[in-house]
Amino acid sequence: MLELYHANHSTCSQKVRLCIAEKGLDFEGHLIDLGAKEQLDPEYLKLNPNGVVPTLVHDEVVIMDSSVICEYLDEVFPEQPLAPPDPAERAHMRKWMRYIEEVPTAAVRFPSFNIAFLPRFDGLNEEQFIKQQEDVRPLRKGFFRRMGPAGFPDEDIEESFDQISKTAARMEEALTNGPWLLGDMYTLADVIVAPLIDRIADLGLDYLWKDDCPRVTDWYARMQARPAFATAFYRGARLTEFLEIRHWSKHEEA
Ligand SMILES: N[C@@H](CCC(=O)N[C@@H](CS)C(=O)NCC(=O)O)C(=O)O
Repeated sequence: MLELYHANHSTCSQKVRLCIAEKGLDFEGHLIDLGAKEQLDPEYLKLNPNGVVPTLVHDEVVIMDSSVICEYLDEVFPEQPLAPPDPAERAHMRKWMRYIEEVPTAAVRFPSFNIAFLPRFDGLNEEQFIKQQEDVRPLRKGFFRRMGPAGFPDEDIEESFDQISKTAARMEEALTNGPWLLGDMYTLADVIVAPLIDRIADLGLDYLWKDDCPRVTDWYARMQARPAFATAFYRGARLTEFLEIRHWSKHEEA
């Protein structure tokens, strides 16, 4: 049996839900409320000492880290393969996966917190924030320290936007040989970048690629048309569906 500890709107959880749906698998879900800090509950920390979602439990096996979970699922359930059979092609896919983890996954956190998640810390002064947030987190203490109760400074947001635009440019180039990042085969590289592109669009930031990257726009439309996409992004999985988001449009910035 597959059990998934996840959060509706977490991009890392969405990566795994999309992978599970593509492979036609079922799972028993355990929703973790990140706003209520359930990911830091001592019982959950026994499963995932990093205090983050998602975590997969497959029978007795506990796996964490969304990309690792996706590769594990693809190996254990080889039907509907999401990795190329050729080792060199697989290495190419993994190169994309590392880049996606290192660059857009990290970059997307900055506008996500500033635009959507900051209200979780409303009313806390600096000292209370440090006590309630930073002290207890196994990961990313520096990230939360830098954010503080007031959010990330503009320079961090600018850097993040730059990283997002560069990711789109890299995808645009790869997609000249599309329809998917590796060409004809739809792979885990497409799966794990999809929730990030979706989050950026959900935050109203798709102007970061719209003008210069038409192939990314087409790729996103192809992605959204896949039945697995609707399964993974069920109602309530997007920030705009439950939060009032201040759209950070070009227009507002000017
Ligand atoms: N490397 C991990 C990162 C997981 C991660 O950062 N998850 C976020 C949600 S996307 C989380 O649980 N954040 C907890 C928090 O914000 O306190 C993975 O890919 O699974």
